Amino acid sequence: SEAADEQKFCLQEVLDTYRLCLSPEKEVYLEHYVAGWRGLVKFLNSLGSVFGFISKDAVTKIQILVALLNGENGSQYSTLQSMVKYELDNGLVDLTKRGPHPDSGCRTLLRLHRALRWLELFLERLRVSTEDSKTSALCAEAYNESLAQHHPWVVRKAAGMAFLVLPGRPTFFEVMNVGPPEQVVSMLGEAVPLISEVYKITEELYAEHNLLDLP
Ligand code: 1PX
Repeated sequence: SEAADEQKFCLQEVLDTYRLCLSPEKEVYLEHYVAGWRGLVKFLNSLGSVFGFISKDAVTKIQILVALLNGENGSQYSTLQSMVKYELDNGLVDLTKRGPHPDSGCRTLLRLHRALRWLELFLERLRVSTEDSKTSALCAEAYNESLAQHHPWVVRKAAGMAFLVLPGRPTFFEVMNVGPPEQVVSMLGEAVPLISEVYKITEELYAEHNLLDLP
């Protein structure tokens, strides 16, 4: 039924949150940014428990950001831009080594930001993939080009092993629940540029404030 269809998980809705992410002035709304990750984690969980160690870390980071958003200074966290300004102006970020602010919004979001680059690369590879492409290979390539550079050996090893059990492209597309493969490809064609823009704006903001290497 139509009502049941609405309840069903659909990756399109997740990717739509990236459309909501940007204000007219190209500020990034934290609420929608976090909502995007929530949806992606749900998707990841639906692929199986081997990905638990990955989704667990993402959930921890999402929770840190949600707590800041809902906290007493929540209004300072409405956009990434306001978060960076507020935390820096008030000395709430450990800039060079771990210190009294291990869970700042800035460093927590940086981890997700690096993962967003992986997502952008992976989705673009999926978009141009062919029926016989291996999702595990696409995923590993995207990871090696991005997030892996920030991970120690043991995490890279565990991630590499998790990728091997990713379902094949047909099942992967089905779990996305967006429709036939052509429709998945066209959805990805819309989503990738949106994700890429959010990534680029965040990257520039972090670079401008020298925040790209936060411990
Ligand atoms: C249509 C495709 C959609 C796929 C959606 C999948 C969503 C994946 C969500 C992944 C979020 C990963 C966040 C990782 C953040 C991170 O780098 N954390 C590390 C550093 O944090 P720390 O606080 O210690 O400085 C932390 O050490 C991470 C540990 C967990 C392992 C992370 C492996 C990341 C692999 C990312 C690829 C996900 C593969 C999903 C396959 C579909």
